[in-house]
Amino acid sequence: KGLHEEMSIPLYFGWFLLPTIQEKVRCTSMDFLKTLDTLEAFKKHMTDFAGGAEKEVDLEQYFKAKGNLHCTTKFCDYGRAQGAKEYAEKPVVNELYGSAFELSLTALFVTPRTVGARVSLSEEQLVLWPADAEKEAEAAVPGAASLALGSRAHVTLGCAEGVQPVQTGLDLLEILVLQQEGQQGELVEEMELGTLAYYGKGRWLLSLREPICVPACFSSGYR
Ligand code: ACK
Repeated sequence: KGLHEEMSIPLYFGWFLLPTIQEKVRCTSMDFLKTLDTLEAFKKHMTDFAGGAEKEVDLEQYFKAKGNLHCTTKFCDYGRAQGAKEYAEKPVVNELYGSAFELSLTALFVTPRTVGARVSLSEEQLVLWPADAEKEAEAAVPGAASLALGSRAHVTLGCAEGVQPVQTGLDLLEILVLQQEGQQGELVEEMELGTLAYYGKGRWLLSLREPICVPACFSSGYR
């Protein structure tokens, strides 16, 4: 396959948060981590984050930021990923390429691997969502295939040392599978931003009282 042919399909398509908004979302995320770190309930489960060791964890240091804030629709791997070419050629993808959207962030979540924001997609945003995004995760997250379309939509806010950002969506799916099985999580605290629940194994979900609406441009990333 020629270089040009491979380069014309991006690493991924997605909604990219506008720069000024990125700053705000990062601040909100940092504030949340700072607050979580001080909660007695979090300290009680701290060993989840320290590989079982009884040591203090500074969440703000624990997670490393991963480039531009975005919500991936389709990971294409420059055309190597399954369905990449078909997605890149979809009329709706080309029609909406470069248009402005407003994403709704409805929850923040933290696990020993990742920190992220859940994105609740509208009907008009779901037209850009690949039909098999949740099914593709089934091997990594049993039960994911039966979740609603768009369940995997997220913004990666940070990853622990050595963790790849693809993990963030899988961590979100894991929590949503537990919810679908009827687990509401252990209600921990009413915080200013919303309700904090613990789902075991270091999984924390803050359901936001008011969704955070962020302007974002549908486009593609090459690295
Ligand atoms: O944080 P993310 O959604 O996780 O944004 C990045 C983006 O593509 C560029 O790397 C996501 N990503 C990486 N590998 C995959 C994959 N196999 N399936 C779905 N998304 C992926 C990553």
